[in-house]
Amino acid sequence: MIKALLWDVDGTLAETERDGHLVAFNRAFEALGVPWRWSEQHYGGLLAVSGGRERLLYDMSRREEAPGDARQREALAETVHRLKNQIYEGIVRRGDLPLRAGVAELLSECSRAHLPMGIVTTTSRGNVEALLARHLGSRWSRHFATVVCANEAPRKKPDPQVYRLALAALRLHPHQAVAIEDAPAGIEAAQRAGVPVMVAHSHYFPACAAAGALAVGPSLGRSEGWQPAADPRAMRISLEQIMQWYAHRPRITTIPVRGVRRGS
Ligand code: XBP
Repeated sequence: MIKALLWDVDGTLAETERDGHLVAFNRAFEALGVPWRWSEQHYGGLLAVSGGRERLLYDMSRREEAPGDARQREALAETVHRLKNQIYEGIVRRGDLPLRAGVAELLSECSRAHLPMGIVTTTSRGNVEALLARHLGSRWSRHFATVVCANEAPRKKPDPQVYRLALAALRLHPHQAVAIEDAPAGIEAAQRAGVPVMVAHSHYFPACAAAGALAVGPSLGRSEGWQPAADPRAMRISLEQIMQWYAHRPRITTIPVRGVRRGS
């Protein structure tokens, strides 16, 4: 039996990167008189760097228009990132970032089944609170047994720190939980922590490689296109389907080696 379902946020719960963070970064650049804008495609490349502030610093390190001095770049990144997050929260509050298909249904199903859930993300806590309050109401946190964000896990995905903290809070072994992710960094973070991971592709990661994943598919909102195949009679990915994938997951078995004695 699965003892907990662990949710990534950006790209998994909602298309927050394209429709939230990117839009907010560009508005922040404009408001602060920063002389560049990010295209949808350019931002897709920058997603190889986890963390909004880190992403911005990386971009600046490759731009001639950016301040040459490292301390000035740090200060600018700080200012832009703070404003970006305020703008992002505004976008969320206006209702411009819907949950992805199948997410609300799976959240409710897990709550009804009393399956503990966790939020496992290395985005800033304010962004997570805004998104979940918008969709689940002001008492959103009662749906989750643990919420771990960048504030607690500064080593961002693909570092497994955020998953290890969530498992510790839930008092679970890694194999007792299942993670839902969309992007290579998140998949790697879960796998390095030993957590079985299923992958719902997102706008920026429509076909990311996911060797060893429990299941990979286009969306929690449909049953077609999943590997291994999902029940075609279902309209979406249900908790029962996840339980089935989990029960049939490939296990690593240790075969005792004959003739090798302890301590030899
Ligand atoms: C997603 C991220 C975040 C967001 C922006 O992490 O990398 O940086 O893009 O959020 P995860 P911040 O996959 O762990 O959800 O600006 O708050 O960093």
